[in-house]
Order: sequence, then C-alpha cells, then structure tokens
Amino acid sequence: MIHILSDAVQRDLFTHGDQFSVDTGAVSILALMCVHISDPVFLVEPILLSLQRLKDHILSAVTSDGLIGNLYSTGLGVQALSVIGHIVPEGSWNCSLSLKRLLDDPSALANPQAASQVTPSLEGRTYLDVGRMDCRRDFSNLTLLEPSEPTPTEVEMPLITVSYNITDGVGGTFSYAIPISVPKGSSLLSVMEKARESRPLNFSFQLKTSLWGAYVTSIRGLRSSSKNRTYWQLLSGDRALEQGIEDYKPSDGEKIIIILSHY
Ligand code: B12
Repeated sequence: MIHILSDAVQRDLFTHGDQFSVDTGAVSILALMCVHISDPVFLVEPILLSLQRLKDHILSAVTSDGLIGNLYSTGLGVQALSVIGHIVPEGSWNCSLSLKRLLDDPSALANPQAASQVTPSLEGRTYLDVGRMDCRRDFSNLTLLEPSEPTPTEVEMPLITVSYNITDGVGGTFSYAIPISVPKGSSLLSVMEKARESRPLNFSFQLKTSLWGAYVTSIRGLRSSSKNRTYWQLLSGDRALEQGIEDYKPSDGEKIIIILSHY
C-alpha cells in the first residue's frame, strides 16, 4: 500500500479537475503518518519522501487569507499540516488564520461531510486521534434546541434568469441551452428541475445521493462512468464550481454549463 501511495505522490497523480487535490494530499499525509507512528522504521524512506512532496504541494496551495486549496479542503489541510508540524518550516503557514477563515464562513459547515472534515481541526484534533479515543467514557452533554416554528415567507424573492447549458464534451453528441427564471437564492438543482419541466426530453437528469449532497450521474440519458473516468462537470462560464448542485446558488445572468468531461 505504501509503495502504491508513494508512487502516486511522486508521479503527481492527485488531481481534482485540473488542479492538485489538497483533500487527497491531506488524507494521504494522515495515512502515511498513521503508518509511520505505528512503526517508525517501516519503509521510512518512501514515507518521508512522500511526506515532503505532499507538504510542498499543500503549502503552495495556502492563500494569504488562510485557505488551503478552497474552503472545503481547508479542514483536511489543517489536519495534515498539524500532524507534520515538525517538517513545516516556521512562518510558512499560520494555523490560527486558517481556523479563523473556517469559522468566518458558515458554508464551511454547510453539509454533513463538510462538517465532519472541519470539526476535528476546530477541536485541535485530527483523524489520527480516533484510534486513541475511548468513546465509552463519553457522556451526552449536548443541549438540544427546541426546533423553532417555521416562519412563513412573507417576501417573494425577485426572479433571476440563468442561462442553463448541457453538453456532451466527450462524444460531442449534443449541446443544448435554455434560459431559466427562478427566485433569487434558488439552488442550481432548482434550475435543472425547471429546465426538465419545460423540456423533459432534452433536460432530463439523474442523481445519486452522497454525504456531500446530490451528485449528477446522468444528463439526457448519458451516464458518467468511473470505468471511462468521465464525470458531469459543473461550470460557471469557464470556472469550475466549488459546490454541488444542491448547495450552489446561481446569480442573475450567470451562464451555467454542465459538461461531460474526463478526470
Ligand atoms: C475524487 C473526487 C471527485 C471525483 C469523484 C469520482 C471518482 N470516482 O473518484 C470527481 C473528479 C469525478 C469529482 C467531481 C466533482 N467534485 Co469532487 N471530490 C473528490 C474528492 C477529492 C475525494 C472524494 C472521495 O473519493 N472520497 C472517499 C470515498 C470513499 O467516499 P465517497 O463518499 O464514496 O466519495 C464519493 C463522493 O465524494 C462523490 N463526490 C465527489 N465529488 C463530489 C462532489 C459533490 C458535490 C457530491 C455531491 C459528491 C461528490 O464521489 C466520490 C466517489 O464516488 C473530494 C474531496 C473531499 N474532501 O471529500 C472532492 C469534493 C467532494 N468534490 C468537490 C466538487 C466541488 C466536485 C464537483 C462539483 C466539481 C465540479 N465543478 O464539477 C464534481 C461533482 C459534479 C457532479 N457530477 O455532481 C468538492 C465538494 C465541495 C462541496 N461543498 O460540495 C470536494 C470536497 C473537493 C473540494 N475541496 O472542493 N470529485
């Protein structure tokens, strides 16, 4: 396993879209450190070489406001840099700034998976602590809030118009566009549903649920395939979205493209 992982690290295979995947790099650091801590002499050279290379990639993804990659990889990035603190040069990363950035933006905890990756770092812990925890000694100290009565929505949101485009970017078999009007604040999923309602043949789609929310598996009957390494990529103009269709809220005049691409 270490050889497969270190080979992938040396060949820079950790990508998401066209960028280095901080998330994958961070989880690999945690896995390598887990092995290293349990047996410090086992395959020490490939482990240390991989840790150095991943550390360099992750540090180069740190932004001036504390993000490591993007908002959704920062929690894993904090965990990874914390467990290899001994090889992170002083002054190259400010942990408090990254934690502040996570606390300042509520969408860092917007869905269960995002929350599960961020919460350990806010507690000063990492996934490596899981093995040392004794959950039987935990006691329930959560104060559950009474759910408040839903307030009726009095203000009608103004309508926005989004240009919704779907394209088979692999086989080139189709490309369709439609302007869709939805209330401001609607999700991309609502835009897709409205397009399907008005032109069911062209704009049908299928989803799979995951802890990150709904994942697009098929558009107009064309399925993405892990065998062929294709996926339905979400774009705003030429920029890849950093959220899925349930969390992302398009703005007025925005051009959304869902295109079958290779990864
Ligand atoms: C690998 C990966 C992918 C692969 C998944 C396919 C594969 N066979 O490997 C590919 C490249 C296809 C991919 C696509 C996308 N991804 Co991605 N992906 C990851 C990554 C790095 C690891 C996921 C994983 O393997 N987990 C381990 C396995 C065991 O758990 P799992 O639950 O079975 O994993 C599945 C889901 O995570 C799902 N998945 C992957 N990405 C996404 C994104 C969304 C929104 C959803 C609902 C599900 C989903 O595919 C995984 C494999 O089946 C995560 C990083 C992370 N922190 O989790 C980002 C991550 C989940 N992806 C992300 C994003 C934004 C996307 C895209 C929306 C990008 C885009 N602009 O198109 C698309 C999804 C579009 C769609 N069709 O709905 C974000 C989600 C952030 C958020 N707030 O929702 C993450 C956190 C990366 C990041 N830091 O920005 N992804």
